[in-house]
Amino acid sequence: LVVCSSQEGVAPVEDLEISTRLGSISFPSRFLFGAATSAFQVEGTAFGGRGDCIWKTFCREHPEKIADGSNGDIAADSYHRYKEDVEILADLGLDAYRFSISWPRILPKGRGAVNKEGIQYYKNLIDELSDNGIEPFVTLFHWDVPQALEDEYGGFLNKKIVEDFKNYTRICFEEFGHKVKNWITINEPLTFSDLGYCAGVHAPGRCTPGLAGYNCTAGDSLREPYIVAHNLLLAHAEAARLYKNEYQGKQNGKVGITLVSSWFEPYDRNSPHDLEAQQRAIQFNLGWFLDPLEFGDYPFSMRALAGDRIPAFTEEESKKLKGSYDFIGINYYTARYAKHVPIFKGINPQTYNDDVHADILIEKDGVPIEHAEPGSWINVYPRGLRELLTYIKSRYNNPAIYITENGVLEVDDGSALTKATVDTHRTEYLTLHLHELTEAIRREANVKGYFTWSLLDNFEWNNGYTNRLGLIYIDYKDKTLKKGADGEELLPDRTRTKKDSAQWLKRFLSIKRKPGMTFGPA
Ligand code: PSG
Repeated sequence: LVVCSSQEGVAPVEDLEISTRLGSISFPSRFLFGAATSAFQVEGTAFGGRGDCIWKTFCREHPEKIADGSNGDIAADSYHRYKEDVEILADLGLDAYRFSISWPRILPKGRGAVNKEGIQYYKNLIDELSDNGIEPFVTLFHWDVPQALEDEYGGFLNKKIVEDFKNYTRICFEEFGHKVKNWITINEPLTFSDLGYCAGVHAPGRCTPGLAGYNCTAGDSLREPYIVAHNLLLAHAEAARLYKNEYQGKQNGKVGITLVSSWFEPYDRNSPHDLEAQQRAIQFNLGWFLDPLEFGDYPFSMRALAGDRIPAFTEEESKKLKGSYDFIGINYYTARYAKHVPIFKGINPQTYNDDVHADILIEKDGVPIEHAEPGSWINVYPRGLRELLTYIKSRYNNPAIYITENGVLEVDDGSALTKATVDTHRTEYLTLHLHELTEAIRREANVKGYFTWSLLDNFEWNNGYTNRLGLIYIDYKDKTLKKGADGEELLPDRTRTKKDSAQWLKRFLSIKRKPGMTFGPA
């Protein structure tokens, strides 16, 4: 693959060469191109009668855990600017928009009274999308657990959440299901469990107190990630079952879940141990969730290595999970090395991450697995997307797949970013990954669409606004106050500016739409 090793990157936007090179790659007809966001990251939590969520609390109580001490109060202000967002999607020629519904915006206390303003907001957004011919892909849970449920019973640590989640999703199916045909129950259960309950760097900020290098007052990094993941899976299964049993027949949509996995390379290809470590790493990241969804149980390696710290499914739960999806969303960003860690007698695991018995490494002999932007965790490894997709195809019976996130970041610490919209690295990243995607499709991976993360620069969790992943630049520094659309509220400005990658994508999509090729929804 020539483009992969090219250090020159891609041609500038004005140059047609890139389009010509990409013109030789072909996507199936009806293949969807989209962009993605999530509620807490773009909407702004300060408006519209929204209830508190664990991320709002986390930002308020632990500003020191957010790189710039920021929060999601305004974010990209999509709560007020959703029409602009849709206009941008349409202008770029995208077929689909993946956004999330905020549970506490619909149900401020997690259950009970519904916030009508919240329902109206999503109705407006969905109508605006459909007026513009853009297909909504709706994530029902992108980490914003209602604070009331966290306070009442510990959120996803408690099985009680399964019932509350189910009731929340029922409201969404009822209210929006006539126009939403693609539902994603949960975004990245791995990241939610791992960063929220093992590392403690995401909300709700739990990890074993006193662990060297960790900083939490409560938690159990050995057990809680397994419990939370378990309940996320059960919540998914209930919601998916509800949709399939009561709504799919009349609404004719599909339901899936979004999983994230890095790709893993063996640290030493000639070491059988490292080859096994590679397999374990994939199982502990992807298989943790995809095995239960496809086979009804965790991977054998996880059961064996985590022992009684990983919960068991009842026979009924296992049945509910098995086949509980119409499609799988895959988020892919980067790759790592996996290096075998031997099992010595009397070994004493500190966190559940020790169970994989693999060191997950970015470098080998001081050389990174691939280049990354300075300060970024995203090492650009396009080949991993193909590897991951062909792995899923062969191990999991070729499920329907959407790439629901793929993208790259630039670090903006307030000083380094001089050319805010000159993002050649993003155009290169997208180009290379789209190329690998077609390679996977050529090998008969059943991929139906591709969403880039993200449409907009947004609140990047513990990295605050210092990591920018958008096609669209948001100028957070512009504090100009102006009249809101309703003429009452005074709102900070969140001007949207297309980065070069957005211009490139627009050009790419327009070329893909030339006569003779069919794209977009039927
Ligand atoms: C976390 C870790 C990986 C990928 C994605 C995430 N990883 O190690 O490969 S989080 C994920 C999330 C979204 C974020 C986006 C960028 O769904 O909300 O903004 O990726 O970090």
